[in-house]
Amino acid sequence: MVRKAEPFRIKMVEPIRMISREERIQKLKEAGFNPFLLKSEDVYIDLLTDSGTGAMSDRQWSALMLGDEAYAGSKSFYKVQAAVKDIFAYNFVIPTHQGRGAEQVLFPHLAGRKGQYVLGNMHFDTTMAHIELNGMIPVNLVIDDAFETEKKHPFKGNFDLDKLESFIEEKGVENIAFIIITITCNSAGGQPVSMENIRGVRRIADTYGLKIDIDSARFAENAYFIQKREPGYANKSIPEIIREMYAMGDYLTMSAKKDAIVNMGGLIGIKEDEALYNAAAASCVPMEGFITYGGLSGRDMEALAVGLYEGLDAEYLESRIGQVEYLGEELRKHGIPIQWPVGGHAVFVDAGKFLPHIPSEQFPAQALCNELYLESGVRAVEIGSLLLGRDPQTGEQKKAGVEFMRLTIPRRVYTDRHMDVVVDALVNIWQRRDQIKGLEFTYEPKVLRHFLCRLRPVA
Ligand code: P70
Repeated sequence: MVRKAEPFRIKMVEPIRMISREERIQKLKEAGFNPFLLKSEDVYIDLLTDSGTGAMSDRQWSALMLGDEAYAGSKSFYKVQAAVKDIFAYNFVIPTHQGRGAEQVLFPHLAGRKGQYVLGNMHFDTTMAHIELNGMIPVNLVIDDAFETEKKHPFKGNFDLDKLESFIEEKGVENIAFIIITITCNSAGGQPVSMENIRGVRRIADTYGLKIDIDSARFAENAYFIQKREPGYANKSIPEIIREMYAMGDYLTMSAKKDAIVNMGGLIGIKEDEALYNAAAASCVPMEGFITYGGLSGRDMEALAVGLYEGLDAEYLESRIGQVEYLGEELRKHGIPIQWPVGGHAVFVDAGKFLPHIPSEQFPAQALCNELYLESGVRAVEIGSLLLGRDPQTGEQKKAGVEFMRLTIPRRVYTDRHMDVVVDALVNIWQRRDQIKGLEFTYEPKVLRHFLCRLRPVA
């Protein structure tokens, strides 16, 4: 085997430190057993999210100096616009402060009547929240194999096309607002969606006259998996694959904090619907700011215009996805249950299997996150029933298909040795897993509760 190294060298470093176990116990208690409420300085290795946590390149840092801070008509905006047109071939571009800004501006214009359904493979948290805030109902139609964490499937983010079509038939097309394809599918484990599946969704959308929004946070990672795993794509370049994926969508909403490797930013792209663009542009002004900055400073847009291309680099993607796979395979070697094959941006540990004695309503994945922090100062995040929340109509706790603890790897930030620390910590916890306790709320906010809730271990 010939080993490859990261396609970069490190020019600037940020010291990190681990506080003592006693301090970690104290800090976690103060944070209400919710790692979101920990101070970053009390975290040793931060795997909470890959969102906005990537390391910018020397080119991005130097591009910052070119930022045109004009309120209207900034040069930096036109660079972003040109990049989006080039990469995705969408005609209209609106920058936003981050992904949820794009959802906030666009979704009201895609909504028809209240109570309409929005059909997705699996909606992520803020996306689901914006659908619900607009009076619509999010529906997840991912394939059943997505929930079989040990079953090999190259594209666990795929839509179940039969379910999609039957749902439309059963509810009537007049009750469907639009379709969202999330690439890669975050909630299913950063799992990719195949080109064939995207094509299938397009075919169904065309049959019923429905539009498709591509939730694009990890669009380049999805393209990488298509190149590596889908027959017929090995010799196509990442940009070619991206063009082909986006030819099948109508709009894109993007959190640029992931694959575009910026610390802040988002985008709306609209392929050709000028009337929709005009409506969204009019909403952008009161919500995000004027249409040539949308909540970003000129320098942010400069970094974004560069980052959009850096995220497509084949060598970079191989190293990036390779690191995530390395962590996942090391955990598997020790028998730790994970979503497999490993997806794009994170290793998703199956906490339901890790802690079978904790019921979903006591949030086993959150309990595992807390134990991991106590063990090693590593911060992970729950992607399970806590994140899913309650049915807004009935108030009933929803039950996640799988209770995941996500070990989310920031881009170009940590080395494989940091991954080894995570492996050692989880292996230690695995030995004493039956001693870990579930959690209950002491404070539960109504919307997106996982960010701000407070908990305590059950007696
Ligand atoms: C994440 C973050 C954000 C996201 C996403 C998809 C597919 C839209 C957005 C919204 C959110 C998060 C979760 C847990 C901890 C920290 C942060 N995903 N669509 O890490 O984008 O955040 O820019 O508004 O994944 O997965 P934005």
